[in-house]
Amino acid sequence: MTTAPSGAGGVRRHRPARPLPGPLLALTLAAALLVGCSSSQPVQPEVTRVASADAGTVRTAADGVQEITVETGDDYEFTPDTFTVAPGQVRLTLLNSGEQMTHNLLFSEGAGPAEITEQIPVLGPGLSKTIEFTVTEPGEYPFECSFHLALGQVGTMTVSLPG
Ligand SMILES: [Cu+2]
Repeated sequence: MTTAPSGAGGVRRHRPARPLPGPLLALTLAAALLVGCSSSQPVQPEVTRVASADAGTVRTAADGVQEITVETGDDYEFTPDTFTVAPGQVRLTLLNSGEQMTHNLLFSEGAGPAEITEQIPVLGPGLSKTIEFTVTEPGEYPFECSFHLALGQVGTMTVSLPG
């Protein structure tokens, strides 16, 4: 027996014969244009991460300290990348919900109204770490992941006016 049966003979191409209705065609074109526009932006990794419910909300813990969770993952984003606290003690948790990437969080040296030296020097995937510090000077305190600073992984903590 030398002849193997071939399945290639039965393949047929199916093409949709009906043209798209007018409005749907317009929508399709509009979507294509939008895609075209966004492709001219700087290339960023696609963010598929959905921040957990705890991320991003400044709340007051049972001991009276205001606390916030900032999340990061297999991308170059802090979620949230901006938040506001009142003067006083702050408990900041960095949660790395990624599976591959390691991040850190430190307040950019010399960038805020006062220095915050507390930092999370390294945080592997799947981990979280908490720091506490006290802020008194109102203003904007930029922070960064120093590993991915060039990729734009930055954020800003605002300390509001007292009262
Ligand atoms: Cu990072």
